[in-house]
Amino acid sequence: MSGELINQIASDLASHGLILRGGFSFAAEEERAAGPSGAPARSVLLVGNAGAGYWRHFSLWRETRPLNLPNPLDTWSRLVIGEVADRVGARLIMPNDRPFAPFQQWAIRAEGLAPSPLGLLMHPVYGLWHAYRGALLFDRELAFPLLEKPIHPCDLCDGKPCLNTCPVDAFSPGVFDYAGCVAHVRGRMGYACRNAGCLARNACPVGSSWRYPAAVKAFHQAAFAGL
Ligand code: B12
Repeated sequence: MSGELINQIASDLASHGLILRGGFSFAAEEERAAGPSGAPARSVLLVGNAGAGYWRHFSLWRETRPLNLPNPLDTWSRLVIGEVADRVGARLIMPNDRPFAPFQQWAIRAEGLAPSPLGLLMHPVYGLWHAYRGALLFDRELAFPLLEKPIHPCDLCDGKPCLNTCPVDAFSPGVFDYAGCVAHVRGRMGYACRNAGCLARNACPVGSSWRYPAAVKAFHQAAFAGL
């Protein structure tokens, strides 16, 4: 039954250009978010994107909404993933809902990923060109296939170009200089970062065929820098 449910969810999400990233069942003793009943959830499925497959669906929807709609991508994601959640009796939480749910830690467990030197999780196929759009929480355990730990491409990367490209050196081990980055992206010299996307992320050689198109990168940079 879990397999059927998971396939159904994956196919519903695919019709919006989104993908089911993976999931896991929580251990009985760990602290965790509430499921649909209000009791601690028993399992979680992560929803996201790899590359910008969602962009066409999102853009068509956006044309039907006011131009100044705040947080349009979050609004669209909540709408389409919410419909899927309702259909399968799950509780939806979003990456930007407060208090922040530990999406990256969940992704490490669900997909076996590891952080890149930029802090973003590295995926062996998609590289840095993926993100999470929601999580479906269930009151029951679901059966997941055994996860084989994927390779971590950053371990094999010579020279780590991601660490040598940022014009304001915003990345050092374990630290991201958020203020320095945003000031540059917003400023007179930040044209390339605003329009072509984060230069450090662009420098990563992994998953280049999943790279977001320029318009998508510019959209995310504008949201990130509050432009
Ligand atoms: C607040 C936030 C930010 C803040 C601060 C981030 C920070 N590092 O503190 C700011 C505004 C700086 C930011 C920037 C960006 N963010 Co952000 N952010 C978030 C958000 C909403 C909450 C993070 C959080 O506090 N979580 C709560 C804690 C409890 O959860 P967590 O899973 O434990 O997360 C922490 C650990 O993973 C830890 N961590 C980092 N490295 C490692 C390594 C190990 C080994 C471990 C165990 C943990 C760890 O850092 C996280 C924050 O503390 C998350 C979504 C979410 N709910 O997680 C997105 C999220 C992390 N961001 C994301 C992205 C894409 C970005 C940007 C690229 C924005 C953009 N333009 O698109 C930039 C990248 C900048 C950078 N290099 O970090 C993605 C990352 C996807 C991925 N591939 O991993 C997320 C998951 C959102 C999403 N929709 O997918 N972000």
